[in-house]
Amino acid sequence: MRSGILVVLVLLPGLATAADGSRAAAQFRRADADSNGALSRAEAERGMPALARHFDRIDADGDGSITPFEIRAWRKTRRAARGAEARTRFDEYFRKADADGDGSLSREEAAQSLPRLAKKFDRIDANGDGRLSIEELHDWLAARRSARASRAGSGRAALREGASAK
Ligand SMILES: [Ca+2]
Ligand SMILES: [Ca+2]
Ligand SMILES: [Ca+2]
Repeated sequence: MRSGILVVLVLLPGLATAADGSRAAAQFRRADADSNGALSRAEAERGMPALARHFDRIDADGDGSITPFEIRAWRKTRRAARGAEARTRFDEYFRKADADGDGSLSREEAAQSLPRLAKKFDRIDANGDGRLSIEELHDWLAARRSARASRAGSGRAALREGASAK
């Protein structure tokens, strides 16, 4: 019975995302003390303190209250920005590690600059040519991220990522 339900959830990421969204919506409704469909700063501070810290950024139209729409837009932007930042940082490591500048890492270059990755060299080297391209590293990091997300409980984050990536 149980696993049947799980399979349905996995096959229908849209469903899981909707369930997730309705939980956020319930929290929003509780925080919205005067039920006007938006959170004033005071309502946010009391009911959604984690969001209240970013109130001014979330309040895109600057009217002093945040709507579900503004919250969703902000979350999306922030997720994208974090992904891009991580990528840029990683690309810098890669360039530094690529001592001879040929655009890929030999086993020696990896061992020199990225010892932790070097231990997993063969797993990352998807095409088995003995060199790590930046694409191979990106793919490996992305796979690891989604594995981590599903380990961290329900796999909701991975489902969300999958849903927004299509
Ligand atoms: Ca309100
Ligand atoms: Ca607003
Ligand atoms: Ca390779």
